[in-house]
Amino acid sequence: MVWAAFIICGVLCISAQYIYPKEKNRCASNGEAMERIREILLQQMRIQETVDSLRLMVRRLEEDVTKTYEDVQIVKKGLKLKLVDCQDLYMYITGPKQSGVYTIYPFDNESRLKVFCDMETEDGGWTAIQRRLSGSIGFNRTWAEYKKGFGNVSDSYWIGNDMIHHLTKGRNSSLFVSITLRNGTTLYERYHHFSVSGESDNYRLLLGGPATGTLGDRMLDTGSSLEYLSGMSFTTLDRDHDSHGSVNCAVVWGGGGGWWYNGCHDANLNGQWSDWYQPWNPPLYNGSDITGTLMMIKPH
Ligand SMILES: [Ca+2]
Repeated sequence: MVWAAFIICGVLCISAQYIYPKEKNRCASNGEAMERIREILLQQMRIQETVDSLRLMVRRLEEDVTKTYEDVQIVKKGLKLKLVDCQDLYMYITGPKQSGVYTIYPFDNESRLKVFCDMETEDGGWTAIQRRLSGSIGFNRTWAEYKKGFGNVSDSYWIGNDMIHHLTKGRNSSLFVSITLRNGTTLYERYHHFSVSGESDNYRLLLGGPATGTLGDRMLDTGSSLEYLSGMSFTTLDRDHDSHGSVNCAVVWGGGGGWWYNGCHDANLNGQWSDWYQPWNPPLYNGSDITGTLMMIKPH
């Protein structure tokens, strides 16, 4: 409406100049007024655009605040329920208990961690400290990387030596190891006692039986004291704590993977995927048939 009146007024004024020459000066001043009105209208449009843009920003901020609030509520709920590991989650889930990636709250603060939980094997509630589904994520890593953890929780990962220590200190836990082969078979071994000390003690492994399963025990009952792994410190390609005096077992026999090598091993689930020496020997002298591994823990 305003623009229509603006145009009509302009047309009338121009016409009047030809019919009544005396009106020419008045039209000139009207033209200035119309120019001014046009500027004001343009200014109003710009202000309106700015207001619309600000409204959009406010709406997005409100959405962010709502999402943050919901996240905080989830964290508070997890802390209140003390969902420290997958076993706590297993007790909390009321519906179907399915294996998958879940969020746990290992510490008494608001930090959280995504892990793979096996909710079906041997009464469920297993927290995966190691998982390998492909060779896309290399396990030839440094001490610092094994300390902190690495990988992708949806594919392959090491949860971190600090976290393993945290989850196993001061309580009895079991270790469940499984290896899946190309023919679809999954072999496993369960150890009744498992814990790892802190970094100041080089993440020493304390493993104990009874050991039961279809893989056979290759971490304790090896037939040679040089492959017995309980009591061994953790060794990585850049920190040699094994008992082999002349070499670093992680570098020479482990394909760069960190492990509790003695001098060196019959079982090493962190070996090099493409050229895996003695992942669990016997029955597996090399890893060519392996399509996946899991190392899981559960307190008891
Ligand atoms: Ca050595």
